[in-house]
Amino acid sequence: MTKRTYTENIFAGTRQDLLDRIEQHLRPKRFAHVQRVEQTAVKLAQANNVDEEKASIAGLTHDYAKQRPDEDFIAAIKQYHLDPELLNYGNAIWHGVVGAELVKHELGIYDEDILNAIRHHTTGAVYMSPLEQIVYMADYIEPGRDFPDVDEARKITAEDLGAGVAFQTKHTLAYLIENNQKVYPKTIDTYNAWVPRYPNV
Ligand code: DGI
Ligand code: FE
Ligand code: FE
Repeated sequence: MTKRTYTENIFAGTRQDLLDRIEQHLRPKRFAHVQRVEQTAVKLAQANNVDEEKASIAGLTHDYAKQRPDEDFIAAIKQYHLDPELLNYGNAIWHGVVGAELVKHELGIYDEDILNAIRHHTTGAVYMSPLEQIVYMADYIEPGRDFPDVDEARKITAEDLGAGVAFQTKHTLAYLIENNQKVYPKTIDTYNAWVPRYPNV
């Protein structure tokens, strides 16, 4: 991994300090994944004129809460007065939406663009900033991902970030339906906002 120096005071410490904090909460495979997402997000940031330091921090922290027990999320939903409807879902939805609150309060990262990138990295959102789109896509196409459409997803994303968002959104919704899984309503809102705009994906 290339050496990165943080200069924007988004996180109170060095990149290595941030890595050390994240590593305490993730098993080795997940820790390796977040570093690959960081690497992919920084490349997409360079290609799309987005702040590389934000891409690095958002990539590293996007799954910060993924391996927390359910009780931590349930407590956080209550403590931070999040939508009680969230209690009807589980880790797949919580680790982003609720995980962002844990990143904010435990790691002291208050940048709302980064927090929204974490919040929206699993379900997408109707409005996603360029940074949010980058983290959503980096998570899907990082070099460790291996699923039938991944090479096509990488190609489309390199050509047009928004088209990548539409591609992932369409394929994830189809996958959930194919597997009789519960669809979070915001996932459907993301589909409606993005997929009809890109008829070729
Ligand atoms: O955390 P990662 O494994 O790196 O990736 P992720 O956060 O994108 O996805 C976690 C899982 O969540 C993935 O298997 C797809 C699934 N998912 C995405 N949208 C929905 C969903 N699961 C349900 N039940 N409902 C959704 O709307
Ligand atoms: Fe995730
Ligand atoms: Fe991830």
